[in-house]
Amino acid sequence: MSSALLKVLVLHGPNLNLLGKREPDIYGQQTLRDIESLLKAEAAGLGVEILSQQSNHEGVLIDQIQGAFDVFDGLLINPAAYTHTSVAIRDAIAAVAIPTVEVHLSNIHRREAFRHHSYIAPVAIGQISGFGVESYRWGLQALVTHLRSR
Ligand code: CA2
Repeated sequence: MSSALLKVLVLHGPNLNLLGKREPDIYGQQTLRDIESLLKAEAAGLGVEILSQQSNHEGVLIDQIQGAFDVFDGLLINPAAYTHTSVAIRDAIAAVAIPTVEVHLSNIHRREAFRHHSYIAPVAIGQISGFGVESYRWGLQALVTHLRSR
């Protein structure tokens, strides 16, 4: 944590490994690998280090969040469907108290009512939703700006 180079953990929740392979009308053509490359390039430009992980399992995501304590300065997360269900992921983020930005490819507020509520939003600095892969890019920019302004 004391090193000058900020470290950001990027977490992708369930089914995001299917990006670019299914439902391109909702989630776009780009694959998770494409998003990770874009974020790596953005991170290099911003002068920060990132590590990206995807899991389909709530407990694995919680372990990764817990493991980020004292290791990462910020968390960029697309919790996917766990956004709308997971008190446990919210509690993990609150417990480690790592500044967090929540991102979504689609605009969750324009979709089904069950997607309108996020358990994560109250423990995040902010949420960026609806801009496809740009949500991730801008989410990383917003997180780094926040971390540098502290
Ligand atoms: O818009 C987003 O980024 C979401 O987090 C995506 C989640 C959804 O449950 C949230 O409400 C909004 C779903 C991720 C599933 O990703 C897929 C990708 C390709 C094909 C099928 C699913």
